[in-house]
Amino acid sequence: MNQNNFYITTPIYYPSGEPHMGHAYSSILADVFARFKRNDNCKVHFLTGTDEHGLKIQKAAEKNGLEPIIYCNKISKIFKNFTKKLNLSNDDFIRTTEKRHHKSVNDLWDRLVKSGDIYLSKYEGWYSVSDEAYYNSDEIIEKGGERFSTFSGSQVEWVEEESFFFKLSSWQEKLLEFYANNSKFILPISRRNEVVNFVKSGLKDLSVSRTSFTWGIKVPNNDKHVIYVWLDALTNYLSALNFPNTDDKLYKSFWPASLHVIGKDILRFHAIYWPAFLLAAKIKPPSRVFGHGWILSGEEKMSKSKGNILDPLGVIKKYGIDELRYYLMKEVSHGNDGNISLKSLENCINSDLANNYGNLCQRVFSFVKNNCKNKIIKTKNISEADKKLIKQTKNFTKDLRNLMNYQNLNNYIKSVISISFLTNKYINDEEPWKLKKSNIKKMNNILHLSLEQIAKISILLNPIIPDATTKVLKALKIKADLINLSFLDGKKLLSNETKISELNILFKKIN
Ligand code: ME8
Repeated sequence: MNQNNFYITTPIYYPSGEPHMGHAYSSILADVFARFKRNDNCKVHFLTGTDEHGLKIQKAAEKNGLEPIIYCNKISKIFKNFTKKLNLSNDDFIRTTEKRHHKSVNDLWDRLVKSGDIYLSKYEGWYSVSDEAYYNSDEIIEKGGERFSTFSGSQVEWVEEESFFFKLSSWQEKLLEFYANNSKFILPISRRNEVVNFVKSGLKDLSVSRTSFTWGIKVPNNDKHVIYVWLDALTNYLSALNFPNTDDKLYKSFWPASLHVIGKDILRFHAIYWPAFLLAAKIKPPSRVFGHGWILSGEEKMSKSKGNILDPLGVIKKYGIDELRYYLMKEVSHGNDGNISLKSLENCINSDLANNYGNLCQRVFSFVKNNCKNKIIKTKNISEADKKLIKQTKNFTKDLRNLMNYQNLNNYIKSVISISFLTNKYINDEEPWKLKKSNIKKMNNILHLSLEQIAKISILLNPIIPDATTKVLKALKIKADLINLSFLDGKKLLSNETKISELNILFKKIN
């Protein structure tokens, strides 16, 4: 794969209920990385979709009195609409009930059979339908006669059935070697340590087929078994690139995946099972798995089953999509769990969007409109204050690519919002309104630099708040081929003589 190509994925969502804030968070996070890479002139392929097989979905369909496929068609559509509401820039939306995916799963299965990594036996143990996961006895607790996973809190049931197994145990050493050779395969580091310790403590072979229900992809040449939904689901990342056709342009351009963005609850599947399946099938594993934390409400994971939802669509309707995107990206510490509330959402909108970035744009645009007929001419003189602002901005921008390459979005946003703060301060200190009569040239220079700063900040914030920043960049009349990160390498965004158009208010202050 070309260094300049970037393949990024979100997890594919279970269409077992309505999309919630956790889904919104996970998707927006991936979207921000995808948009950033596009702005950095990379060729990006960004994938999301729905994970439609398995007992969990079969049960949800039964509960709704629908055939599984009819039920999936309905809910998958809701998720697809949701991606639009979140303003995701995904290039594809895959459904695991599609033909292209079946073909790909069958091929991966055949490869695992050929490599001798699959054998037939019997599974006896605990299974959580809600997590679609097997748990060891030491991961189970009993409460009121029922049993639950200590890891996720989900209820488990005892399963005894004929099953195909994947020889995961034989991959333990090779996985540890893989983690050692690819020190940034799992980020953040705390999650990497968690995975390495788990693998070191010993891996058991993994049951990869089920016989007690039918909703899934059949094991090739054995209709009695359906393929374990996680082996099925993970393969979506390959299916979307037209695997098994490894000569396909998409596959050649984008495999191995650059980044799987996932929640910490599904880390084991992505950081242990997935590279083990791929290594066994002689396919290169992805470059990075980034495990984010949970969105919490109070102390609990926010999820439909727990009924503690802050409804994303309601929030978007009331506050706006850029506002929700900015809030989730700024306030949640991305490796950790994050508590969210309407109060902190409103504070964040006011402090960063309305009072800082929004105010900066509004005050400069309206000043230029009212005093300069929307036209600014820069002369050569650069003041000490200008030099200082340019230098401070450089200091804040020099590390930005690096921060994003390691998914350190919190520090990225902090740096960019600091530039906006400094620019507001520069305007306060330079007081261009006092120069209207006495020094028009200097006033023009101050405004020109302020507009150049607004352009830079807007490009940097574009992955996070695409709607507002697009409006600003349009009003600045910046040419399309400059709306990227080339200014970090010294390109000027505005010509010396700059004409702008009017800008309407971007963010309303919430009282
Ligand atoms: O796990 N906070 O699907 P899913 C943050 N189908 N993230 C959350 C969250 C919360 N409260 N609740 C869910 C699946 N998520 C599988 C994925 S990939 C081959 C298969 C995140 O719909 C969760 O961590 O249950 C996961 O990353 C994503 O939403 C989809 O969850």
